[in-house]
Amino acid sequence: MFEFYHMMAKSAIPELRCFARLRPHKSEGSVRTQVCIIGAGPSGLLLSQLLHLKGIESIVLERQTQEHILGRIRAGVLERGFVSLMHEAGAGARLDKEGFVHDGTMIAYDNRSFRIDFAKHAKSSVTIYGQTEVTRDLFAARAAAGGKILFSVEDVTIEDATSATPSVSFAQAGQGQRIDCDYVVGCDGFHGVSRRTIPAEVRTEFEKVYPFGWLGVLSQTPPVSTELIYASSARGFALCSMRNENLSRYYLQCPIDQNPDDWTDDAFWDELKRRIPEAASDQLITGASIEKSIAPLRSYMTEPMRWGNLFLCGDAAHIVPPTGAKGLNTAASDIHYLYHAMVQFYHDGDAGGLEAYSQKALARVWKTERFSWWMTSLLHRFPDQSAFDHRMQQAELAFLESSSGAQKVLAENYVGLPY
Ligand code: RFL
Ligand code: PHB
Repeated sequence: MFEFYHMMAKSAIPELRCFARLRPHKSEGSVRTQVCIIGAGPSGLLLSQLLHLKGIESIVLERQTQEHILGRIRAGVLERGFVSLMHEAGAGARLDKEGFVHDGTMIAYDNRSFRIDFAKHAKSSVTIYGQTEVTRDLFAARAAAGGKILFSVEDVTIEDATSATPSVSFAQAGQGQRIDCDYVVGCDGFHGVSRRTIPAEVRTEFEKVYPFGWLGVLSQTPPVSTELIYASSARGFALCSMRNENLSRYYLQCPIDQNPDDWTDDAFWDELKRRIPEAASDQLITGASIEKSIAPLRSYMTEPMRWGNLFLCGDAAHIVPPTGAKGLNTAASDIHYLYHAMVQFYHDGDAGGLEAYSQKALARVWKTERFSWWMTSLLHRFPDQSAFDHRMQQAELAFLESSSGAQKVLAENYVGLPY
């Protein structure tokens, strides 16, 4: 497949460009497109929009409805690389207006806190803007561009992924359909079909499941602090985050088998107050929760991220625990690599970027996995933790507090490693 296009491109680049602009058309009962993307989360939407702006056609297949996707509360911290990609996708205007730029974050332990200065240590910042809003902006950009997203599809099956003519079959409103394409991109999250399409003997999996979850609450209250607070306490981890000046997001480490409905709002606020420094809890404004959920914590990787003409991006290939705010950002770096590789292929006939995709993406994801695992290990209480383990955490926090070098390492990772 790669060799074929490579040869063609060398002699006929103008025709390739023209091919790249063809609209999807019906052929033999199926629709044809260049790239079939499975999943309309941030990865799938961002990729389809970026490809569109370079004249490359895609169709996105999504199991849920748009309303369902926009009802999910997930990540809230965007690296600068992610923000740049949103601009490149023509979807960054609201983010610029409504997002909060943060130059640092607070780390708390033993009833005190210290600041990691991103501007000083990494000459960069992060932007606070919810994943829900990112997704809303990308949906709007796709709609304005006439992008094709098929919602509520069922039984998505990827066929002939290692051939030059892959296809994706699915049902919508009970009717079977098929999309023929050059490439299939699995942006369908951890529970999607794409990763599972790659035979077990081809893949290597790496996994660590943490013995706790995060209970998250969204409340229409002003944030307790102008910057995020990551708090290690004897009662477990807590995080104070935000969405805007009157919308706060708080998390508590909790047993994974708990039910969010077992937590009254009062119980949540009481526990949060016990886990953050008094200086912050004195400032905490509480109110009714408007969302409450428990998320499991897991580190997971699958290798490789490409099988023939099927590529995996984002949560379909890897999961990080949310402690470093890296899930969404790591999905974006995959999209960056794959988008550039596809443009290189369709515009210049050079398949080198596609060949290198898996290796390039994995190299960055592993570093992000390391950072997320480290932050999780540093700040949480583990059920089987010994007194020695606890002292090691305390010593590492004290070192972080006093060492400019250690702060620089955290800052560089938090604002995002270069693509
Ligand atoms: P997504 O967002 O999971 O989107 C995948 C999309 O694929 C669809 N899908 C299918 N479509 C068609 N056919 C199928 N067979 C399909 N199977 C699935 C799904 O309906 C969905 O719309 O993956 P994507 O785009 O790679 O984006 C990744 C991010 O969403 C993810 O990394 C972060 O949200 C992770 N994450 C968090 N990250 C953070 O950085 N900070 C957080 O606070 C944070 N909280 C979270 C999270 C992930 C959670 N999940 C996945 C359970 C909280 C939760 C609850
Ligand atoms: C969030 O605002 O949801 C959030 C922020 C930072 C994290 C995880 C989640 O590390």
